[in-house]
Amino acid sequence: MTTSSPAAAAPTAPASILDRCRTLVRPALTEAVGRLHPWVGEMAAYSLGWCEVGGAPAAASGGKGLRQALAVLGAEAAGAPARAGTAAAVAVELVHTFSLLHDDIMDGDPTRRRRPTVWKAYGTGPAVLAGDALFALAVETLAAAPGGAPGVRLLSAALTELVRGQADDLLFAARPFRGPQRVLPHEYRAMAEGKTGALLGCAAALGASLGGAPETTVTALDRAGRHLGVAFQIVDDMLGIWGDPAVTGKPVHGDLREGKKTFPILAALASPTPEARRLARLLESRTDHAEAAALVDLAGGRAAALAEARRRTTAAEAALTGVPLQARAAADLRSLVDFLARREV
Ligand code: GRG
Repeated sequence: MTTSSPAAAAPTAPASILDRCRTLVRPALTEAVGRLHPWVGEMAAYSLGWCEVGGAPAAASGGKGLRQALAVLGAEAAGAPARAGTAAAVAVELVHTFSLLHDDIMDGDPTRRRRPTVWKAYGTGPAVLAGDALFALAVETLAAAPGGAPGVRLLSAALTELVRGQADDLLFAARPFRGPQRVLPHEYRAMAEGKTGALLGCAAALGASLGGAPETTVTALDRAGRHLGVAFQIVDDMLGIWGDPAVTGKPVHGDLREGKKTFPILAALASPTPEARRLARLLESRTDHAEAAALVDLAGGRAAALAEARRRTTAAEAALTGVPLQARAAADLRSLVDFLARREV
């Protein structure tokens, strides 16, 4: 094992890194989902992009597989056995799938990854149950892994934060765009760290923890994943305003239409400019979304979001230096961090 440095190994293409990790994890994920009740298992497989409604095989998108990749690479970087990385990857991917499934119900979203959401395809009650099953399966997988107890503690702490972040996000929806009750950027940061950062931090650290890596290494990986998570969420917010719907699969100006308190909007509203005042009026009336998007940019919201995302990716990369990590895996982690902060999907 060597101490990582940016020059230690040439970067691999991020898509190849994600592919390699997905391929590594798929057999264990398939085995775990296969243990579910058949009906519930079908909904789980549908949400993972593996089948159609009714169970016929499908080759739909199961998502980028970011969390499972972080788990595999975190374990490899810490020199943990491959089975530790795989168990961690299965657990975090199941939790991610579960959280998306329940999030779609809470938000009433009809589509995800260009297909009907599970609640739209199977009904709300069954979808709640499928989410519960995925959650239970994640905990069971982790508890059964060698060295699982500290891993279960790590995951439980992340889940608690996930719930806190989601609760804040839901509460933000009822708050105004201006005045003393408005959502402030620091409140957003805490929400994003809970809603998105906690699971990415846990993903990066979990395999290392299961493999018995030193606490300093586990903490460094967790910190890197958390910073990446906030950057990732901010980029997600930017895509929600300026992303190309043909590429992202998200409706055009969806976040503006829904009045979401995303980072670019909050940063724009915090600027003492006439554009920010006009933006607040437009957001309240939910009328001209194209003009609102332009005003977020003019009031500095896009620049502020980019700067915050860059700060977070720099912090994520910094967290990876200073602890001894296997060079190849650390380079792959860096490559992913960089890619995800610039992604278009
Ligand atoms: C943990 C008990 C417990 C409850 C969960 C529903 C909920 C509470 C939390 C929702 C958290 C959530 C949906 C966060 C959004 C994070 C995010 C940016 C998701 C999109 O991730 P991608 O782009 O998705 O990695 P793909 O489709 O690529 O997998």
